[in-house]
Amino acid sequence: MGKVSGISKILHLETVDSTNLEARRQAMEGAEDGLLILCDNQTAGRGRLGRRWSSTEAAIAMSLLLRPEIDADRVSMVTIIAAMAVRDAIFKVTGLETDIKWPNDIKYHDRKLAGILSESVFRGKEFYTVLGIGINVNNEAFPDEIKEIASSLRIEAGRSFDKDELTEAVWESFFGYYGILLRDKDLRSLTEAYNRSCITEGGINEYGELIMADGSLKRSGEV
Ligand code: BTX
Repeated sequence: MGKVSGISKILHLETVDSTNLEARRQAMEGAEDGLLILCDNQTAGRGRLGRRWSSTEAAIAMSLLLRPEIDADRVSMVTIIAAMAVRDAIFKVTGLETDIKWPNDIKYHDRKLAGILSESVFRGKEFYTVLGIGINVNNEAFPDEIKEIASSLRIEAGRSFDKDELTEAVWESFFGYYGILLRDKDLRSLTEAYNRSCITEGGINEYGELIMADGSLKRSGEV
């Protein structure tokens, strides 16, 4: 994993409450851009809007600390390229062609295989972003509350996969897109590729905003 350019340091923990919270704690201590938090087992995974993310040793839970040089208003573009990277990595490692549901779900036959939670913390004009990714890899079953909506790569492909290989593939793809984002400051050259894999009606514009049926734009939230 050290080979992936863009990752400055890896902190691999056995057990952690939430890799996003750990990345935030590290950021407060002054950790650098590119710190990747990996864990074997996450005990209190977080989703958006205070929701919970169920995570076991069978799954990937990881977070990357970024201090992106883009307009703070536009930081949701990071979630967009992360979704593309997760989709690419799943395809590369498993051959499964997943769908992206704007902005942050990766689905296969309408079941959630992965989720992304990016959180930005502002201090004056400065900010950092924690990009958290959870992927259901070798899970054989899920808790009752999500068993109708969740699935894993193992369930869908009928075999298990190496978490490290998938993790590396995610970041390799991510940093390719991130370089383009930092260069262009928008997603103009990635919009078409995203929209081809996106099942949410309307698709996105060059800032990653969803184009609604009435022409209005949505930057974040649920659809
Ligand atoms: P979300 O708010 O879009 O989705 C959360 C919802 O998804 C839950 O309310 C539940 O219905 C469902 N759900 C919970 N766990 C799973 C699961 N394992 N598979 C499928 N569906 C599930 C999505 O939030 C963002 C999740 C990011 C998780 C990563 S893991 C690493 C990092 N650390 C951390 O605490 N969160 C992120």
